[in-house]
Amino acid sequence: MGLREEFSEAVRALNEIDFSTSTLEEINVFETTIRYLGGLMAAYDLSGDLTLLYKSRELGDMLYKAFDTPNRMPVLRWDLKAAIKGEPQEAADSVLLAEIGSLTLEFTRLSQITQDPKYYDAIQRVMDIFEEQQMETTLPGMWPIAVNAKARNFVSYTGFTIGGMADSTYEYLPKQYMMLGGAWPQYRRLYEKSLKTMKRSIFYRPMTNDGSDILFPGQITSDGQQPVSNLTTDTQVQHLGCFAGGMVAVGAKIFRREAQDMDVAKKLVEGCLWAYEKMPNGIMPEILHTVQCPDPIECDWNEMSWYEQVNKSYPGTDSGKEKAKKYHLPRGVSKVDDTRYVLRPEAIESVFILYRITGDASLRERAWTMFENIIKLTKTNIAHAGLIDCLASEPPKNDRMESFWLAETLKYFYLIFSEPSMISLDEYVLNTEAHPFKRPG
Ligand code: DMJ
Repeated sequence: MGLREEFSEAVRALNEIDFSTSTLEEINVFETTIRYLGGLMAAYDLSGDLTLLYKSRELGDMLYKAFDTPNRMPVLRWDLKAAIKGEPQEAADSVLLAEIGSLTLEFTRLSQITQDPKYYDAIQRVMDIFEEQQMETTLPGMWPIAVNAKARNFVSYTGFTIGGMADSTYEYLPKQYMMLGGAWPQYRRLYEKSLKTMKRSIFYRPMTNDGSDILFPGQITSDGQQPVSNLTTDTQVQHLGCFAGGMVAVGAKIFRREAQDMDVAKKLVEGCLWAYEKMPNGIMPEILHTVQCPDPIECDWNEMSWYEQVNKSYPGTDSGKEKAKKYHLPRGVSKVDDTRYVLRPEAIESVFILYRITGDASLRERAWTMFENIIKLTKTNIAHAGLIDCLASEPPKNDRMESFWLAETLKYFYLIFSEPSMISLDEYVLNTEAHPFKRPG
């Protein structure tokens, strides 16, 4: 973006940060890894500034200690002070899937840029367990939203989603395959098995009044009493799940699965665009429900069944029609469970990826409309703020701007509107020379 002076100033300020101390009682290892370590290394890769490399290593060495447990599974909510004192530590018996499953990219990249395989070794031990148990879960191919790291049991819990608390475990699989220069097939296997299950049990076609043939990722909720195969997909749609279109598009490209998957990728991207474009202010909320098509092939609009679903979703004696009006629901949306827009990147990330892969210029036009709507409603005189209710006629703001607004959301908007040379995923995957680090053994 040409902000070179600001960049140098930030790198100088980074020297003042001592990553071996923290005022927090407990460190979130996942968030620190993806936001701090990932951010530092991305900045190093772009600039070559050695301060960023040293600081990445310093932070990585600290995070590496979280894996110092009897079974080598990481402590994800980590008492740093106890660890410094050398007190014994152990992985927890219930950890979120995303927190344990999405450390691969950062730890692998750290090994690549430092030429020290220990970071990669730490996460590879975790991913080997993922693979061993992938087909043993109650929804084979996917892992439950929480797993038991203490017992190295990734199968016992129930509840399956690619939304919050699970998301990036799946997102990282094709990206990790690329990070390893296509040299290690395990991540392809993990991805292809999980995608098969998503296509069968998670992705669903919603009923739309304009005939849009789109897909959303839903979820499988289970009390553990019934076999998961008897359960139907819950039509809950999360903004967090909008990364799916980009993930499937990347997977289709790098694994030469265009014929099977590119159509699914496009429909998933169209799903989130639909959710943006139908909302009163052109912004998709955090969580919503839609009405599922009874038949995914022949799916005619049925106004009465939409009203029925709306009526069931909200308490009160008003009719479904009145409730739809009261809650500003576009046709096809049966409930908005969480009205916030917290500046999330997933939808624009997927639009960006699909644009880069297909070159379809209409995606840029639609991204521009998303951008204008978001900027208009989130801008303050010092920053951008998340919205408390993005459906309201004058959406109230939250006093909060997540770091992913700059690191992810705005970056994708910038990338889709600027015209850098096309990144060839083919070249990237095949060029193993660019990735001197290989898996030991
Ligand atoms: C980001 O911090 C990361 O992309 C994470 O993996 C999922 N959610 C947020 C942004 O919404």
